[in-house]
Parts: sequence; C-alpha cells; structure tokens
Amino acid sequence: MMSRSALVAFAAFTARAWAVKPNLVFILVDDWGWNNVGYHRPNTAEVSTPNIDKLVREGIELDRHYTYHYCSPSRSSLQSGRMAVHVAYGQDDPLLVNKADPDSGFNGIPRNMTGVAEKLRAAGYRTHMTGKWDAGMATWEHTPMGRGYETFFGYYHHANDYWTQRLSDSDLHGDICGNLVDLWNTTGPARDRNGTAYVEELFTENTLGIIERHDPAEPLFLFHSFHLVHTPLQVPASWEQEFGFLTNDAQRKYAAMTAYMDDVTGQIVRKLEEKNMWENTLLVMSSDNGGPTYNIPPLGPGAANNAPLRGGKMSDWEGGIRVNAFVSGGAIPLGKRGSILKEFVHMADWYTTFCSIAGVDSRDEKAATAGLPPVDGIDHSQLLIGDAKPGSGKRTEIHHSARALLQGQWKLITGGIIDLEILQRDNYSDALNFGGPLIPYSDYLTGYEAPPETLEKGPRSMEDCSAGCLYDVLNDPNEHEDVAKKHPEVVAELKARLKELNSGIFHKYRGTADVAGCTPWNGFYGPFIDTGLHADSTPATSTEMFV
Ligand SMILES: *[C@@H]1O[C@H](CO)[C@@H](O)[C@H](O)[C@H]1NC(C)=O
Ligand SMILES: *[C@@H]1O[C@H](CO)[C@@H](O)[C@H](O)[C@H]1NC(C)=O
Ligand SMILES: *[C@@H]1O[C@H](CO)[C@@H](O)[C@H](O)[C@H]1NC(C)=O
Ligand SMILES: CC(=O)N[C@H]1CO[C@H](CO)[C@@H](O)[C@@H]1O
Repeated sequence: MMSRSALVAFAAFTARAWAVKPNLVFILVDDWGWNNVGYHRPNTAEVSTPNIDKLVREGIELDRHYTYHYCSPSRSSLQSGRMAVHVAYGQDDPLLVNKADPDSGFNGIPRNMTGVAEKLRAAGYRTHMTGKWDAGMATWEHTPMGRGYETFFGYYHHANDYWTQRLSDSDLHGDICGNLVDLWNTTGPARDRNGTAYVEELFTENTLGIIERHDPAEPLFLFHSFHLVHTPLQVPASWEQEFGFLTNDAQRKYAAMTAYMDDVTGQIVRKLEEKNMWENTLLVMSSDNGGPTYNIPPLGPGAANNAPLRGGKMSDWEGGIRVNAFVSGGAIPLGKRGSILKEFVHMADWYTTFCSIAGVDSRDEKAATAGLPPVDGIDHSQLLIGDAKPGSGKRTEIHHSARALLQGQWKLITGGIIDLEILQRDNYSDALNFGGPLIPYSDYLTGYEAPPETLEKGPRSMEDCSAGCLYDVLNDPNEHEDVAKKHPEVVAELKARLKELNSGIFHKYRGTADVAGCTPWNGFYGPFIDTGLHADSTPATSTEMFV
C-alpha cells in the first residue's frame, strides 16, 4: 500500500507528466508473422524491416502482446476495450442483420458500446482512421465515424482485392451483392478513388495528409490500419522483384508486402518528425493476430512464418495469438528505450491505457445502460510512459477464447481439430470460435499438406487437445511439452475457471446477410440500416475536418 502522501505525490507526478497529452498513433498490421520482422529474425534477406527494427531499438518491445486468433474479433477488441469473447464473438459478415435485436443483432461491436476514438475525442483529441475496419458496418453507429473517428478513409470487410477494392476470394463471405467496391471516405463512398491504384498507396496518402493538415497544438489520435500483409497476396511488381531470389510465389509476395508495410511505417514516422510531433508521440504497433501458415482454399496460402512459436492464425497456439508489438516515439522515457517488456498485454488494454493517458474515464456508461459487457482493458500507461518498473504489470489472466485460458505461466487449450468442411458453411465463424477448435494446419512453406487421414501424424499444431493440453508458456514458450499429465490439479483448476468464464461469453445471434446492404450506395459498400442517423453520428462536418 502507498501512504497517503505518496499517493498524492504519485498523482501529482502523473498529472505533470501528461500535462501535455501525447499524440497517440496506432499502426495495426494484418496477419503479420512472428518471424517476419527483422527484430525477431535478423540478418536474412527475406525479412527487410529496417524502419520497424529502428523503432523497436528506440522504444519498448512488447514481448507478450496477445490478441484474438483472427481479425474481426481482435479489431473489435481494440476499438471497444473488451476481450474478443465480450464483444464480437461468432458470426462476422458485415451484412448480417437480426431485426429482433436492434443493439447486438449485427456484425461487429454492439451499437451501444463506446469506442476508444469517442473517448479520446471527448478528451480533446482529433481522431482519424485509415484502412481496414472489419468491426461492423450495418448502421452509422457501427462505422468508424459512429465510433468517434472524425474521418475514415478505408474499407469495411476482411479481405479486399488490393487493386480493385472489391471483395476478394480470400474473404470467406460470399459476395451476395455482386462485386461492389468497398472503399469509403468519411461521408460516403470514395467514388473518385475506385479500382485505380494499389489501395495501400491511397491509405499512405490519406494518413500523410492527415498529419500534414493537423494542428500540432491539439493532440492527435491516428489509427493507421494496414490491409498488408493479409491475403490476397498482391504487391506492385517493383517490390516483388527485390525478392526474386525466393522461388515460392506466396513467400516472395509476402516478403515484398512486409517490406512495403515497413516502408510506409517509416514514411509516417518521418512525417510526424517533420511536423515536430514525434517528440510528443506514443506510437503503438502490433499485428491483429498471428501469421497465417495454412494453405486452405479459398483463404489461400497465408505464407507467414511464426517460428519458433507453434501454430498460426485461427489457432490458440502462441503463433496465432502472441504477436509482434512494440511502442516507440518521443513519449517513451529515455530510461525505458531499448528495453523489452515481459508483462502480459492484451489488445483490449489499449482502450484503458489510452483513456488513462488522455485523462478520461474508461468506464462505458452507455454500454452499462444497455446491459452490455463492461470494458475489460487494463491500464499499462505507467509501465509504458510513466515510472512504473517492469514486473509491476497487472494482467495475470487472459481468456483467449472459449477453448483457451492463460493464467500466469499456465495455458490450457481444450478441444479437438476443426472439420475443414465447416469453412464452407455459412456459420463457419461460429464454428471457429466455439467448435473444433484447432484449424487443420499445413506448414505451407515447408511444402507440407496434411491429408485428413494423417492428421494425427501431422505437424505439431495438429495436436488434439480434447482432453485438455497444458503448457508452461513462460518456460516453454514454444509449447513443446504438454504437461497436463504432470499437473492434473492445474488442469482441473483451469478447466473450472475456463468453464466459469465461458458462461459469460457475449454470444448473440447476429442474423443473416441482408441484401438491403447492397443498394444504398450505388455500387459501394456502406452502412445500410437507419442511415438517416448520419447527421447525428458524424462528429464534424467535412469542412471542419480538413482545415
Ligand atoms: C477524402 O475526402 C476528403 C474531403 O472530400 C478529401 O480532401 C480527401 O482527399 C479524400 N481522401 C482521399 C484519400 O481520397
Ligand atoms: C442505445 O442507445 C440509443 C441512443 O443512442 C438508445 O436510444 C437505445 O435505447 C439504447 N439501447 C439500449 C438497449 O439501451
Ligand atoms: C452450423 O450449421 C450446421 C448446419 O449447416 C449445424 O449442423 C451446426 O450445428 C452449426 N454450428 C454452429 C456452431 O452453430
Ligand atoms: C463506380 C464509380 O464510381 N466509378 C468511378 C471510379 O473512378 C473513376 C475515376 O477515377 C470514375 O470515372 C468512375 O465513375
């Protein structure tokens, strides 16, 4: 316990330290493999991330940063501050509607949850977003504008074609609307920018423009959400040529996309430096989930590499949920630069951490009134930009999913191997969350393709954990040894706790894909229910936005 005077001194220090609110810049990478970054895999021509490696050297490497095991729930977790199991668990097609449930009967974050951008806007931040959203689209309140972003240039689905900005085959949802363009610019479709350029070029231009136009006297919250390095594996030819020595087509493209992503990251940082904003910026960079290592049509060959972690995207092995992440920027105290933080940090924690830095209450009254789950995030601000010492982290437990739980050193995984055919069904995302649960895994880059009858002889990630597997992830981070038999009492305890936590999963019926979503925007995707709310939901007019 701190004494009363120590508490007062502590509060005074905090207030003084953040009297000037730092800019908060969050760069999210899509499907980035643990071993596809230079600081995890130095000295190899395949991985070229000089900008990111430098940012890590000057910042704090987040060694135990956890996410959900695939995109949509993970992104909803970031925006809402809830664990994935408490916000967007289950079906995730942006066109879903269940008319019987006007709050949660849609894909993504329930209507009456308050987004992190809304919190930061209330604290005086200017809020802007570029890139992939994938956290709901049905009403204006579901879009980034409805969640507190003053501007949004980007798209709503999971996996668009980088060149045409239409749904690609690697987006599992059948395109019932018939090839619409998914590209939006705040108040309506990005009509002038469709199918005419590599989409990341447009994203870069938008983000650099936001920084350029920003008045540094006001704090900025900028969310740059790459489509890179998600499938479809598409990249301008000039970038691919540099990796011509990689003979595997998917591996070469993935390497080139990663290098492209690193280059854009460098451009964003240089722009912040030019504007003299970098010295007062906290940059957070993370992947939304582990790298995909499977080769399953139509998801495609993911071509990531998570070595030495086990497994990849869609699984609860560490390779699916422990991701590349770090903080950097002038807001990091000198004494903490170049360090590695071993504390558990979860995607949901950024909400609470950012609210704390901005000096705004992270509790969500609107959600409470609607009977929705509260914010789960834990505040790590003192660990990152304050004076808290490593080792004082407050996160001890992570409810990874309905099938996996982390408590201290122990991680319990339950469930068997998912049926591939499930991916062909409409309710595949329910199955991914509750069923299976371990996706059949083929280590694409070593050429391994497991036929179903040989699953049990397959790679390590194919293990059947129906009886419960237990790993000591602190001492055995790559999950080599299942110690369930050695520690039956730990297994029993964690199973009981998982069962208890699972009874609190927020699982609502989100409905069926509605063709009403095909028509309002004349060839583009966008919100389609109660669109009349637009005027109320857009916090600034377009003239205010770009001054
Ligand atoms: C988005 O719209 C704004 C306002 O019309 C415009 O200034 C901006 O250039 C557009 N962004 C892109 C990337 O097209
Ligand atoms: C959700 O918020 C709206 C106002 O934005 C309100 O009209 C509605 O009653 C709320 N829903 C619930 C279930 O509280
Ligand atoms: C998914 O749908 C199939 C029928 O198409 C059904 O048998 C199965 O139980 C459903 N799974 C879930 C998790 O709802
Ligand atoms: C559907 C649509 O709006 N298409 C537009 C795409 O952009 C070009 C110009 O860049 C316009 O001519 C098209 O009308």
